Amino acid sequence: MKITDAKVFVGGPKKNYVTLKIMTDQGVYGLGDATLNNRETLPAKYLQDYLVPNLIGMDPRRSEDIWQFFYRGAYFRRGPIAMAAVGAIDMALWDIKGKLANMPLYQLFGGKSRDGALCYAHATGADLEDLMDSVAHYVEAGYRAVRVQCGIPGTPSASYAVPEEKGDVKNYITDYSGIRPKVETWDTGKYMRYMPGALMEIRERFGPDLEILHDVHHRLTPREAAEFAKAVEPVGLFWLEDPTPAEDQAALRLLRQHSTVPVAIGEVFNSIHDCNRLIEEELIDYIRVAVTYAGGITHVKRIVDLAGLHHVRTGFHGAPSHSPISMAAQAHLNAWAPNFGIQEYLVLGTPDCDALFPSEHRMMGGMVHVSDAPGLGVDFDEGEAARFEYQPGSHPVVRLTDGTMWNY
Ligand code: KDG
Ligand code: MG
Repeated sequence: MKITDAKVFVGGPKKNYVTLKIMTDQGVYGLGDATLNNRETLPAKYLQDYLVPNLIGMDPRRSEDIWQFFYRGAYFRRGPIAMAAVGAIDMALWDIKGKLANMPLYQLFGGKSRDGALCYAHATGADLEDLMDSVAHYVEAGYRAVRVQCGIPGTPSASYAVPEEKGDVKNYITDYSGIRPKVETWDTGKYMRYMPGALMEIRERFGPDLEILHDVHHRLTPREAAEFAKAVEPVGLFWLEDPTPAEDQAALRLLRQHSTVPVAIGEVFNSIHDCNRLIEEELIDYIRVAVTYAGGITHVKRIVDLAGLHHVRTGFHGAPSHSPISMAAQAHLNAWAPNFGIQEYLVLGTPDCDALFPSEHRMMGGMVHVSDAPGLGVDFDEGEAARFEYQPGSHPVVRLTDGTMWNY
């Protein structure tokens, strides 16, 4: 069996999804997602110029060897661009494998460990009252777990994932007005003084059963993060996410010595070498890697197995940046993983997105139910794809109140 061709598409409804389609001489094809938020043209170019020409003629069933070929063979390995490209190939090869076996992928991993996978939504508000309305909306929609972010009084502009205007639903962090970023302001002192009380008010309003998550988005130093974690302990968070910049694995030691708040990190990691120390020293409770830019199913499965040895559970990244293809790959891993924790899941389901990526994966009652179709269980409509083209966009950047650049 041979790979005969592979095509890369960039575009989608309000999103630059990077979709790889690998064709074979037996008519079976596979799909992969290489979407790297706001840098989408780079994995697409890496695929088109370097990886696809090498793929032609390879046996698609040898997914492990092909992964090693592109990872080891590149010499300059790892990094989000390369790992997103390799990850997309890997997803597509697993999709082909499942279709050849006529089985959904979770069966190839070892079968289901659960009936549905708990997921969480993003609630957001310009202020606390606005956030309460947003949480209530998701609770009414059936979610049992909600991530909460709100504006900080006295901070001059919207902070991470928070709208400027009350009532706005800010699910898209990308600003599509061009590649020059908007500037947000961050005030650590005001955040540290305000947010613990706000989180407690949410707990009091919604009661003990709602799982509440909060994302600090890499903004605190290790000492500040330890102080913040102690302050929010009475809230009973499901997790505190990215309290410190993710590249410093040692940063979490101080927090761990001072607090028992569950910690989640890893959405920017590309490889097991970014998180092995965190996992082996048991400095985290949830690992947030995504199949999209952590090398696909083959590599993420290795991270999940290492995590399982150290009581670390999964909490795969699932921001709207990922296409339904990688969300499907994660749905299969979630169904199987013995150490599954939770899945970030924003209903992507606009009619345009559903038409572009038809699938039977469903969210019901706060749980994701995996499709039983062979392979990934998601398709890609090339006719629909022709309606969209790449739109330049950017994340905001962050400055402190005195103008110093800070971590987005
Ligand atoms: O592209 C960046 C987003 O994916 C990120 O800001 C989302 O932090 C995020 C999350 O937890 O979903
Ligand atoms: Mg995050």
